[in-house]
Amino acid sequence: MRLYLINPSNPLVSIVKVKKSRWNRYRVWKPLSLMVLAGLTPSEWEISIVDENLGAPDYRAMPRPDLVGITAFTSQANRAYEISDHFRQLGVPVVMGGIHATMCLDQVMERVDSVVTGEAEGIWPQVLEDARHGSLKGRYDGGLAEINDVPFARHDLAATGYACGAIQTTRGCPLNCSFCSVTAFNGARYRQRPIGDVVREFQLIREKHVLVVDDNLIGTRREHIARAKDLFRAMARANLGKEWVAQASINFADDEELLALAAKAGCRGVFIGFETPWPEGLRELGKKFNLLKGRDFRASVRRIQRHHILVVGSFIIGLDIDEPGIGKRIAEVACRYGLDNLNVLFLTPLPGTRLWDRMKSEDRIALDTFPEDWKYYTLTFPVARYKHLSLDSIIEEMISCDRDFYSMPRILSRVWSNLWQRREPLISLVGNLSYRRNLQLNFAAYADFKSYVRAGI
Ligand code: B12
Ligand code: SF4
Repeated sequence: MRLYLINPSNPLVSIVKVKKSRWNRYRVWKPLSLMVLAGLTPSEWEISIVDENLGAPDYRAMPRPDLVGITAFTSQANRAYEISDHFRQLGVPVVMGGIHATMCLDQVMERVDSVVTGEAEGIWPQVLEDARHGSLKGRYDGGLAEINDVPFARHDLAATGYACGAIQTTRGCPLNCSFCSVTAFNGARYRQRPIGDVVREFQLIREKHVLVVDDNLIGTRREHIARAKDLFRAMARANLGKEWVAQASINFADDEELLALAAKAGCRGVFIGFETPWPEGLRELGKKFNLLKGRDFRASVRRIQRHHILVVGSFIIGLDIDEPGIGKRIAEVACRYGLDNLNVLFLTPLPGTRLWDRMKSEDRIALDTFPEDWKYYTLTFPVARYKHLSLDSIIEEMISCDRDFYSMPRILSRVWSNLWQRREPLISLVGNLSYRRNLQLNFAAYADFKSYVRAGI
């Protein structure tokens, strides 16, 4: 039995077309969902993982599979449907799962033979069994997996040539920010994989550099932090020789022992969602966790950096409180915090989030010709109607923010301080130049986007 597991290409990964930017190579990450599915698949299936982000193959030249499984973020949905059409025309059954299939079930059910909602661990073997007997159902629900059932991902099956390996050590997030799908999809309960499994799986990863995909590696409560420390101790003991980056909440900075252990275990960078310079903004986004009284963000960032860990900060433009000038304000705040890299995104109503419900009820979803418009749901295009910012002005704000933060003098000053503090100056330089280089390409992408929106008015 032959199984193809496919990660559809997204024509607009990040903002520019992948092929136009050589730096985008560094943005290509492994499709961990498919590697986990492969880990759940019995040995009678011969599995091929196809990641179209490495280049879409000529499926006609490949042997006919018995089953096709497709994963997709919302922004990949259109390409997912094209792939599905191709295989269904050949009479090959197609199953789709992942975040988009879960959040847009009705639409996806029209385009594939079978949809798996939720996490796959508890249901995928059943799906395969039904496919083998030609009795695939239209819908399966995996719900939330038992965390101990998460298998080792099949790191051996993904292609070589990625910049980073990938691993997941926890699932779920209790914070439920209004713009994010994680709590709706993975649940509010923070679930942690057994430490022994994580360490053994790390050892199976070929790449030296690894992305820990957890939404929050350290968690928010005392017992979560204690587990994170145990994990880091075990990783250091195992002498993995890996360097990794992860996402965490700002409380990462509050515990010196945690930081020291993380660094010892190989942590080289952390991605933190600051989201907005304003407390009212945090309230609007439902991210009250960042509102801790008396928190000095600059001091928090410095504490992390003292352990030679780079800090990438993420902000969002387009909140109801955002007015003209927000772009410059974010750049200013990011510089004041001393961030090594800044990632700014447009507030985007993703299906299944509270933000989606609110914007839909207020008729503020501007790009709503689905499925075509899903390709712009990359958080790098302003797809909604924003309270105080028109289409032109919100794009201007983004450009002025990026121009400010990624001006050459600012890049050089950041890299100099990284060099001085022995904090990955080369990675910092490459990261900063990569963003800067993309700024040129962004102009063309924004111009195309504006013509697309105006043609539809
Ligand atoms: C790692 C990650 C990335 C990596 C991508 C790595 C990759 N190629 O997969 C990077 C950094 C590149 C990335 C980029 C983006 N991401 Co991202 N990312 C994540 C993150 C943090 C973890 C995903 C992951 O690997 N999970 C581990 C695996 C094991 O879990 P899983 O993917 O959910 O898979 C399970 C189930 O979903 C199911 N399943 C999945 N696929 C399939 C297929 C079949 C056939 C079946 C049966 C089951 C099944 O089974 C798996 C095992 O249980 C998630 C948040 C999250 N918790 O999911 C956001 C998330 C997926 N990203 C999101 C977004 C919006 C993006 C971007 C579009 C925007 C951006 N600028 O960040 C870009 C664009 C990417 C693109 N290709 O278009 C959103 C997606 C929301 C949506 N509706 O689409 C999420 C949910 C975060 C959020 N804020 O809401 N991302
Ligand atoms: S943005 Fe981060 S903290 Fe907020 S719900 Fe999503 S994963 Fe949790």
